[in-house]
Parts: sequence; C-alpha cells; structure tokens
Amino acid sequence: MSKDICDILGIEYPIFQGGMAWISEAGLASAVSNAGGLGIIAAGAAPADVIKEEIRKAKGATDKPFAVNIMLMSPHADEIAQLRCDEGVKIVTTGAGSPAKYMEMFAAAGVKVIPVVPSVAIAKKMARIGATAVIAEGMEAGGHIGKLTTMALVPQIVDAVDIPVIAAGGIADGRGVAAAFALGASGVQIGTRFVVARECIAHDNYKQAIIKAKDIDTVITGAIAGHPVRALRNRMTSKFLELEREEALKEKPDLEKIETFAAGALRRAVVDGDVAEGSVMAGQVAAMVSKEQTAKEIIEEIWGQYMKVRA
Ligand code: TUI
Repeated sequence: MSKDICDILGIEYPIFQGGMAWISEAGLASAVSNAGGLGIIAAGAAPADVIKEEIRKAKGATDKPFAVNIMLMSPHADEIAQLRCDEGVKIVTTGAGSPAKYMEMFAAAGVKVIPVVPSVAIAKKMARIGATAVIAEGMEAGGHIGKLTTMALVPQIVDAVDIPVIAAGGIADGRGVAAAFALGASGVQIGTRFVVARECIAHDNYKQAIIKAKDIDTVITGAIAGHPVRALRNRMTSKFLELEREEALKEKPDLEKIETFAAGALRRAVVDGDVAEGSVMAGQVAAMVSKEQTAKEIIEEIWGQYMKVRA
C-alpha cells in the first residue's frame, strides 16, 4: 500500500492547486501552500528567468512545500527543468508530454516528480521510470486535455499502478473530493476554483467570466490538430471552431493554421482581461464556482464539505 500523499510531500491537505499557465504564480502558490495544500507555480511557456523570480518570491512567502509545473510543450522546458534543480524545488509536476528525459537529473537532485497523465499506458510508463505519484486528469478539466473522463480514467489508473494517484478534472468541492477518493485516488488537483482565489492575479474579467459561467459554457477547440483545449465559449472559440469546420472539409486541412490560431490568446484573457478574443481556459465545473474567496477559505470549505459527505 502506498504511503499517504500528505506524508510523502509534507502537506496538510491532499489538495493540489493546478499549475495553470499565466495564472499560477508565486502569490497563488504560496497562499495555497500556507493554507496546507500543495501550491504549484506554473512555468507555462515563460522563460526560465521569469520562473526563477517566481520561485524566489514563493520561497520568501512560505516555508511550506510548493511545486513547479513544467509544461513540456514549452520551448523553455529544458531550462526550467535545470532551473528547478538549481533552485532546490523538491516537487515537480509536468503536463502536456512525457518528462522521461529529465527523470535521471531529477532523481539525482532528490526531486519528486508527479506527471499529469491522460491514459493508463502513460501512467504505467511514468510509474516505471520513477514518478512519485501521477495526476490522472480527465477531460472535464480546463486547458490542454486528454480524451477520457475523470470517472473512467481514475479507477483504471489506480488499478494499473502502485504509486498514489491524484484525481483532476471536474473537481471543485468536497463532493468531488469524496468521489475521487471513492474511485481510489489519494488526493485531488483543483484548477478552476483556484482561479477565482483572492490571491490569484488573473484579470478580474477572467474571474467574473468563470463566476458567471453555466454548465454547458465550455467548448473544446483544436481537437482536429491533436491538441484539444477546453475554454469558455466566446468570440475567439466560435471563430476557432468555424475555422476547424472549414479546414476539416478540405482535402488537406491546414493543421498549422489551427495549431497557431490561438497563439497568445491565454495571455490576452488572463493578463489583458480580453475575455471575448482571448482564451478563457476553464473546466466544466466553472458553473460551480460562484464567488471569490481566499485560498485558505477555498481549501477549508472544500475539506469541511468532504468531511460531512464522508460522515
Ligand atoms: O497541461 C495541461 N493543461 C494545460 S497546458 C496549457 S498551456 C497550453 N496553451 C495553449 C495550447 C496548449 C497548451 C494549458 N492547459 N494538463 C495536463 C495534461 N497533460 N493534460 C494532458 C496531458 C498529457 C498529454 C499527453 C500528458 C502526457 C501526454 O503524453 C505523454 C507522452 O508520453 O507523450
């Protein structure tokens, strides 16, 4: 039986804050860690010097463990992996690819690696190459997603590996935590709900778009080019889906045009607050997020609700 994820990582609640590009910086991550969860700084596509600054800020703001998320599609992934070792961050999560080539370096530095995985095959591979745990992320999640739902994915991965499994995608409250544990998960990762944390630097327009969202307001773009992304429906996603429909009818769809259509769109929404033309990445639980709260309030409310559901 695997040890408790809280003991392994030195945290109080088995709640990870999703590493969300442009959103999860030092302020949010340190607030989550100070509240007893696992705060995660997302490297996204940012260069290493920017992330170095965030790591230093987080170190100054919390003495609790926090992690760095390496987005493996980033052109700066190599530098960030190296930086993490230089700065002594002890926990790394990865997304959007395989961290296989860094595993030796991480092991030598005593880093615990927790990759996000979208399938049983990839989860098994990660366990084999030394991952401490895996995050099984269902397609209810926001941002770059796989093909399976959390409900189907988590128990299959729990059965396939003997390391702890953290459930992600579609979890926003204590009922979701209880469900994840019922599926065999050892913890949860929550993204969308932490976007509206008071300590989160996302533009207020982005937060309000999540707070106003209804159940069916997210769409998946980019699927025909192989990189599906879930975001709130807006003018940008409507144009994107129209482009996909047009290209799909062609004998030779211009996949490059699809891949690059939304370049810079996440920054436009998070930083500039352009929620019409930007990419407002959010999960299917956006409609369950109804108000801004501190990270501590979010964690304590979720945990309190979980304890009641369990009782
Ligand atoms: O990474 C995410 N979600 C993200 S990354 C991101 S930044 C971005 N912006 C624009 C376009 C694309 C990305 C926004 N949201 N979630 C974790 C995740 N990882 N979901 C799925 C995967 C994944 C997919 C394939 C993990 C591994 C994998 O393959 C591994 C292999 O062996 O190839």
